[in-house]
Amino acid sequence: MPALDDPTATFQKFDRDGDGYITREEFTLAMNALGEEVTAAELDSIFKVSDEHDGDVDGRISLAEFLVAWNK
Ligand SMILES: [Ca+2]
Ligand SMILES: [Ca+2]
Repeated sequence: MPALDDPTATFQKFDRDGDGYITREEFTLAMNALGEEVTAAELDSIFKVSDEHDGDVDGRISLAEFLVAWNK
């Protein structure tokens, strides 16, 4: 992850449609915008680890899940 100061602001940038969740598509677009390539396997592992933190495992990353992943 890039070392940015404000994870909440970063989350809001990743969440393009502003619905409060980052989808795999949004995550990929955001990383590409940062000049990072993300493979399907990387997405799988990021979403598997992050998505389980709030127990919903809905295939999307909420702000709370994002903050946990960020602070690892
Ligand atoms: Ca979204
Ligand atoms: Ca989730």
